Amino acid sequence: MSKVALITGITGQDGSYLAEFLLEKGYEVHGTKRRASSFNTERIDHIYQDRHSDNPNLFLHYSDLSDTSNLTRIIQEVQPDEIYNLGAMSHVAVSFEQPEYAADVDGIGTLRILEAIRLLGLTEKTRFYQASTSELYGLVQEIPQKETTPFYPRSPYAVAKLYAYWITVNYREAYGMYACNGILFNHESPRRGETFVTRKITRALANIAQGLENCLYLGNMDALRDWGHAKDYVRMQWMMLQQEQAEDFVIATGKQISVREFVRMSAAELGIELEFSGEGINEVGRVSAVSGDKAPSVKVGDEIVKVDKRYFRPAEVETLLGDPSKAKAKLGWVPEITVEQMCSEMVMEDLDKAKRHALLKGHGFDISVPREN
Ligand code: NDP
Ligand code: GDR
Repeated sequence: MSKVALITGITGQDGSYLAEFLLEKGYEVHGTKRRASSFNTERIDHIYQDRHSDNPNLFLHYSDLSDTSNLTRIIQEVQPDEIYNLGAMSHVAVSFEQPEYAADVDGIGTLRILEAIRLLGLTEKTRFYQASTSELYGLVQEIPQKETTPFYPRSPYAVAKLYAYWITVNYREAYGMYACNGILFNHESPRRGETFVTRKITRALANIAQGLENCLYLGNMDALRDWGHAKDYVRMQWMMLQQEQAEDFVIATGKQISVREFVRMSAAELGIELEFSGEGINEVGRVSAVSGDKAPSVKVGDEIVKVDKRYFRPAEVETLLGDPSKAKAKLGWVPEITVEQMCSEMVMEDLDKAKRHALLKGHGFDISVPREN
């Protein structure tokens, strides 16, 4: 009998990689998706199976973390061995604009699942993984951050995730459930949402290289992050549910770089060298050299990176650096993909897309590049 997993947020970056990973391991995978007015399954279309095919092992269910009865019914029907709660309003900046929604979905949504497991009598059977976050550390109290570092959340998103973290611990202690938190530091990939900073950078620079955009506008370029690759991190999510006892783990690379450094690294992948000058909102990234043939539309002297104050947050998390020693010692987990390799993969995939758009544009098709991010 194959194991049964339920993934909330299967249409997101992590959900799509985790679904691939579990299918390869022979799981029957169920995922929740939101009803939308247009298709929203782009990241999982390549693993989609027609229900009429022989022995399908991937199933999608309409759901929303704000809907208790819907979640309870799905869990009752699916009877999962493992639940991965990856669904969330996951954008920190947007959570300042939708704080109540973030609290409901990211905080109470977690409680809804835990209560469903309990009320359906599945506490012995169903193991639960909660997508906790380095944003819990916020205004950091210790460098690097580990499992014992005190939390100090700095956004409605992080405050909601703080509730989710503790309710997961509480259900483990109160009801003996196998429930655990992965405190994951930032992880990215070519499937990263276009409005998170790494993908915004790789996509915009690839578009600029191909003449589809003129300038990349950013907020706080001094922010420091510990960036890993989503593929490494979903492997760890699964490992955390295969232990004898449920425990919480920090998942990180143990290295940090600034947003500005990530811009420089991405530009270099395109043969563009950048020089930064000016301070605060007047900072500018100017092209000082161009080599190779990846950026035919870029010239020395072009100002292709600028600051726009609307991308600054009301309260910022300036620095995050994780200590993954516990994951290494207890689970033998170490990240396999470096930030440089990840950046290169993201830039190359975005460059391919930009080239296709540029080709279409060259043939007279009207290609618009959405920039509201
Ligand atoms: P994404 O934003 O790519 O994916 C989020 C998923 O949640 C999507 O499938 C989205 O659906 C779904 N979702 C959004 N709102 C709801 C809702 N109301 N009800 C049900 N589902 C909803 O995030 P990631 O894959 O990057 O992250 C996965 C999880 O890990 C999230 O909980 C995130 O907060 C957390 N996390 C992420 C880190 C990272 O660096 N990536 C680090 C630490 C934690 P749709 O596709 O329809 O929008
Ligand atoms: P973060 O990721 O807030 O860490 O949350 P994001 O990529 O949005 O920001 C990282 C840092 O870059 C700075 N920044 C900008 N960010 C965005 N999005 N757009 C900009 O233009 C820009 N300019 C500078 C930010 O201020 C910030 O300091 C991500 C999400 O995946 C969360 O769900 C997850 O919990 C955490 O990572 C760990």
